[in-house]
Amino acid sequence: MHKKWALIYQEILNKTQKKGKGLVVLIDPESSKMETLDSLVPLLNTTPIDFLFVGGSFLFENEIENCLTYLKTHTSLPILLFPGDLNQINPKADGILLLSLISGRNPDLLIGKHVVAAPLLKNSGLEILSTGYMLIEGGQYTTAHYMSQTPPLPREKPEIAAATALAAQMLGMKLIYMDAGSGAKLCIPENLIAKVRETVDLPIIVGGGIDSIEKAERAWKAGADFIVIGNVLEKNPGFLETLFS
Ligand code: 1GP
Repeated sequence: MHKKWALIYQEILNKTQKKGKGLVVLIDPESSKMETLDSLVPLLNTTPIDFLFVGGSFLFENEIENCLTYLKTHTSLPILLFPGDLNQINPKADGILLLSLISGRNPDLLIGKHVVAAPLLKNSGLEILSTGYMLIEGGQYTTAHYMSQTPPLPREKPEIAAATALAAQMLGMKLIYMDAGSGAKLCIPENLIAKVRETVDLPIIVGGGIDSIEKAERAWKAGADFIVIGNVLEKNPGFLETLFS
């Protein structure tokens, strides 16, 4: 079981070193109904996607189980859980983003849930990716803001974002994920991404509201190693093809 550990992280580091345009597709089992997945899966298998994230802020247990079973049957992409809560831990995935919500001051989301999760994760076979997760203001009140009961980090304060990410690196976290929230009106500003990029050495994941090629290119150019695309694919799965055309 331990042989599997650190394989996905090594792939993430390899991609980061090559300065490639990393792409992650987020599948929220609650909103991605089977019809959406049916039209998305052929594109997942023909577009250079690095990973799938699976999870959501508000889910029932069987939704994640069914979604993982479906994805494992239809694609060979590595699947990382992006859990909104403990009931989303599922050994059918390959790994899990062990998120600590470092933009907030909710102790439960900084360490509390992790204490409950740790014994479950120990024997799950999932690769554990310790992730400093930062919610950044995206122009509207999001589900993540409400569910986490923490305000997002101000979008015009790149120096706070950079110091927060640096603290995560010093604490030994392996990834930084900056998220404006699913369907955000405003993506994370380029100057904020760039400031975090120049401050930390960790791989940087950026998501929330990326629904055009221009926005994707801007995030990559500013220093995102991986961008996350979710919401837009529920309406337009073909968007994936246009990203690399
Ligand atoms: C949200 O970063 C992800 O947690 C993806 O956002 O759904 O807006 O693409 P979108």
